[in-house]
Amino acid sequence: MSDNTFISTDDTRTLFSQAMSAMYQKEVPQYGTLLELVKEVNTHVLSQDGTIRRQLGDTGQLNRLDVERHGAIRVGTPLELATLRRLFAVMGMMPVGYYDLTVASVPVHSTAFRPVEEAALAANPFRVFTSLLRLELIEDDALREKAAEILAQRAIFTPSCLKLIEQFEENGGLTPEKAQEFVDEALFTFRWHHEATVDEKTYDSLRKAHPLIADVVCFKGPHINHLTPRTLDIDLAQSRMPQHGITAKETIEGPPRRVCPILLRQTSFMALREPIFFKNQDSGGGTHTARFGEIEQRGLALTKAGRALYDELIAQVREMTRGVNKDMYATVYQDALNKAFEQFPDSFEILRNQGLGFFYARVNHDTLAAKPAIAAQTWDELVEQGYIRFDPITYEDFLPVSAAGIFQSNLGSENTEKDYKLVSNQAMFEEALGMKVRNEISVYAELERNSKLDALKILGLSADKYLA
Ligand code: OOG
Ligand code: NI
Repeated sequence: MSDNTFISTDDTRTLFSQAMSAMYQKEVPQYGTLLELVKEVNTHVLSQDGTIRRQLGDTGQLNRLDVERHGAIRVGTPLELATLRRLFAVMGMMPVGYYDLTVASVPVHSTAFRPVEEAALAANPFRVFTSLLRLELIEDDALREKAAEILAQRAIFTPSCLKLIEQFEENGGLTPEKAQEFVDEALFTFRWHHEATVDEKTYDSLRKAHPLIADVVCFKGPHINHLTPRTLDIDLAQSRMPQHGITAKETIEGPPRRVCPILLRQTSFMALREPIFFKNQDSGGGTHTARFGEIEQRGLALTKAGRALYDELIAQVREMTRGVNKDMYATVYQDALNKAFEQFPDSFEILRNQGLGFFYARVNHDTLAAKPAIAAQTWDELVEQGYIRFDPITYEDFLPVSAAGIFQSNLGSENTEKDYKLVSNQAMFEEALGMKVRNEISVYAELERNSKLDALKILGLSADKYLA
């Protein structure tokens, strides 16, 4: 079979994210409402702001506006995680980053499956935040063993899905027909099942250990727990949620509103309380809170130095808001956030000059046309003489403190302030996954470097000389 009979992994990812979106809108109608709100806000921003409209057009993002989404799932065993790795590979999604959520009292560690190449990101950046439950954090031996036993009995992938993954691995691709079949089969894994696989007593005891443990262990599969469209103005979207009958989380996670957006800002609507049925129980049932909707606004990817500054300022905000009572919290938090981030430069040029962010280098064709004989001898001279211009590289990953905030606001009302003693364990996660995760900073560094190489090639200059 020759290569060109295969569909691209980007196209399979797009088919999958569209199918997932349609399924989730059916399962959680409020998510459909959220999508409408986002569309309304994005249309408004584009009509008001010619600069954004031009910038999105120039960087090919206008048609990627409505596909910009992420989702999240939580699984229970190493085998489930390793198989997901293979499933996501069919869609060109690789594990990037390691997130330890135990520091935030959530007994999971996670990665994001996502595309990594510039062209793949431009085609469709859809990513799935994927968490593995850390059963070893259940203190009660009997309960831990019971949870493991329940998980060992379930099969979260359909036989056809597994077969198609194998076909992809053996042949190096799937035909368009097979890809469609794969998407249909893969969707089964992410569906909601309102029948729990356990009786009420087991559900309750797991839930008492941690609501998240019950969410992972008690169902047939790792239901998608939220999807996240991209908004061009998250503050506006947040403020309009009540008008659409949506109850928003109190604060927006991440950096404050800025002229030059950095990293990731996100907010969600509260998880729904949904009816579930227990095993061996004919009448009645219970409720389960897990599924919600979220919106995000992304900005510049930060270098190691930029990220260190961000983390330091977020820590300052945490100090400034420690112990503030609930009624005052949102206001005090907002003020503290704005105050702390006065220390973070808010101009792309300064951010670039101080080495705080990653940028794509592009040839400035106007300069090249005006001064075709290039006298510049170094990269810096090329920049100074205007041959190179820069576009911010968008942050495609997640933020552990923000993720913890999203988790916490959606776990229900129980007290989940657990003090987990176990330290983060990336090696253990990678062993379960069956490979190492890529470090996100190195992914951005590579994108930046590749863009410089491309620019030099266009200018007919040697990389050895200019990037030495
Ligand atoms: C994942 C929460 C993390 C985000 O946007 O930070 C996340 C979860 O609740 O399973 O999706
Ligand atoms: Ni999310």
